[in-house]
Amino acid sequence: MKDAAQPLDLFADTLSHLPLDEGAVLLGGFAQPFERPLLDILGQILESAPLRSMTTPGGRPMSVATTSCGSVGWVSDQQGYRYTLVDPDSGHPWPGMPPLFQELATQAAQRAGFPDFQPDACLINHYAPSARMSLHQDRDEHNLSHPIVSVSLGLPGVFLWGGQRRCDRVRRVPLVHGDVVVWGGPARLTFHGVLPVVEDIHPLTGRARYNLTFRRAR
Ligand code: MD6
Ligand code: FE
Repeated sequence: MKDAAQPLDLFADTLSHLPLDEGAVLLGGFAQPFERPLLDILGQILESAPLRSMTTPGGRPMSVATTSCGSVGWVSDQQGYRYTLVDPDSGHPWPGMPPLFQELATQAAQRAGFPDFQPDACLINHYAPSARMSLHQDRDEHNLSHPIVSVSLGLPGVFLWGGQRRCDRVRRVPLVHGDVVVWGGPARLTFHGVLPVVEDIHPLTGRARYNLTFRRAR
């Protein structure tokens, strides 16, 4: 039986590891085994730091609803994009990083070739149908040698994967529940975004796509 299982494991491994660029990979279904505890913990975080709409520094409302956990959280308003120690809505520190979140991010980064990734921030985005994220780079973090780990839960989405310049060709990468994308090294400043989420109902999250983005901000 052991012999019979081996080719299957190899096959699954190959299928679930899709390189996007040097330093960037889609780990298909990597988070799926933890879907229930992840969503349970997510529910608890949303009780202490509820999702809220943020505005871009230009003053435009973002279509996603956002919150954070970790020792710092990501905030956007007319003063700009930044990380804060305190949730400006509550005046309290952001909820701590749950050990399962931390473990998942570290393991995914390791699988993608980034050993010892220790995130201090998890940005949580909620996409209702039609919510989207326009093309951007993640450059609010202090030390860009750390990768970004992005976990998709709930409704599917289409990830936009561009290049190092805004005008570079953009690929469309379908992301489903449990997929994890890791980008770092030469891919760390790749332009990326999310197409509008299509109306549907997911058995675990309903009319919602959640994205957890783990960073080392400081
Ligand atoms: C996503 N989010 O929500 C991807 N980047 O699927 C991001 O890429 C992102 O939400 C920088 C700042 C906020 C974000
Ligand atoms: Fe981003």
